[in-house]
Amino acid sequence: MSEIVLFKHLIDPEVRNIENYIKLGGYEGLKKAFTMQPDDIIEEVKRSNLRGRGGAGFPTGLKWSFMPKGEGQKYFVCNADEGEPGTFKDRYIMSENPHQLIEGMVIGGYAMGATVGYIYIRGEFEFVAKILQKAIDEAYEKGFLGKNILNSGFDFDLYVHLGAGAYVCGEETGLINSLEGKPGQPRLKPPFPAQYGVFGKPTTVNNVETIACVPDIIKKGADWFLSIGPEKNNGTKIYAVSGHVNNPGVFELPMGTPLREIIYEHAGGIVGGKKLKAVIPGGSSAPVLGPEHLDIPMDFDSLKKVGSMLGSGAIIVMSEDTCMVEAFTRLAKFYAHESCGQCTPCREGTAWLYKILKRIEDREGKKGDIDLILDICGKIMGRTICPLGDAAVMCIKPAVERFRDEFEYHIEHKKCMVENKIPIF
Ligand code: L3W
Repeated sequence: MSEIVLFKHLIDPEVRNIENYIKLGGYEGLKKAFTMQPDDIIEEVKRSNLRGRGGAGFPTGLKWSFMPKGEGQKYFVCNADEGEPGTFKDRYIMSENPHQLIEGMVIGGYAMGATVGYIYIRGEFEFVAKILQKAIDEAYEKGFLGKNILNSGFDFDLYVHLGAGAYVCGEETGLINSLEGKPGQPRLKPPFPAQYGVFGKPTTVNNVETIACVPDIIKKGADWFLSIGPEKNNGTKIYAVSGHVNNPGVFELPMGTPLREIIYEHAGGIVGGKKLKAVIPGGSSAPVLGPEHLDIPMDFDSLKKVGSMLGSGAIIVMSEDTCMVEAFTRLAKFYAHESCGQCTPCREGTAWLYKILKRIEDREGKKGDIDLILDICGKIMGRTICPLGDAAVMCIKPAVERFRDEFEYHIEHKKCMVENKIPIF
């Protein structure tokens, strides 16, 4: 078995209890952090090459270094809004190993001088929020949260905040607005949250998986983290595999594990021994790949080289029995539904894309529809406040281009090319 950093419940199924977490070396990273200067912690995280696990892969230490120094209220926010189709990794960290996230939050708070933390968790995860709250209560009792933590002189309070089921609140500034009680509509950047975040104060927003890597990086040192995974793509990664596989689930593996190994070894191969038709490698927003990409290392830089992205590390596997028109019409519906509506190209464009795809799926497509889809995609990309519109384009455009013959077949023959299709979503 490869190195376990995050899924410590595979070592002790009861690690969600604080005593068990401590027995496995939990909160030692925090104790060590208090022997270090805050800036040295940020340097250590920088040196580890830890990159954001929520989608963008932005260097975590660099993001932390953007926070202003000195006095004044600052906030550290955990993005637990996990809403990208195919993405179901953070919920396992929070429900099975919540103290690792809590410990990472306190270390990050100390390093950046933030005395208040929020875990913004999607509304549908109410049961996970309860587990988190229990763990937070335990941490307060043991003196790992609250005033003068472990006699360090550092105070940190941590709150769980439930969202209300909007995907766009996973975008950091939409999340911040929602946390403030406003509609979850993203803000223009700059100013970045490090300058103007929650209640106008300097704020850092990081994904759950990112923050949960921090305790072990501090405890074992950046060199240990650098020893896992390819250069500049270090650490382990939780891959969430879904779709037409025999053993769907979440797998913590070294970053850069080849796609073939993840699908055929860990996820048990394709259902019914069918051929692989397509795979979305990083949550629905990552451009779709084909069987020729099976040997690609699943890391940020390798996927970028082939025009896709690691995103959240959610792998959606589609067998030869998938109707691409049906699959991507379903995803288009998702983006149209989740658009917050403030930018015209996204609001109108995503709804229009869905309308055209739906009529193609319903055998009512018109000649010229495919070019119209591609034209609309070009009019959304790069023209919106947040990446939701871009994400819809990155999902739909490569699929229409790669499987153009299937879309054309639907329009021309008024039927599906795939016999006995198996739905994917
Ligand atoms: C200060 C600067 N801060 C950048 C910060 C910025 C943010 C981070 C990355 O989108 C992607 C998106 C989705 N001063 C800064 C600075 N920052 N320059 O760095 O920023 P950015 O703009 O590269 O990305 P983003 O807006 O955070 C995230 C993709 O992720 N995605 C998302 C999936 C959804 C989930 C989920 O449900 N869990 O992950 C999937 O592919 O499309 O491209 O913090 O403030 N000069």
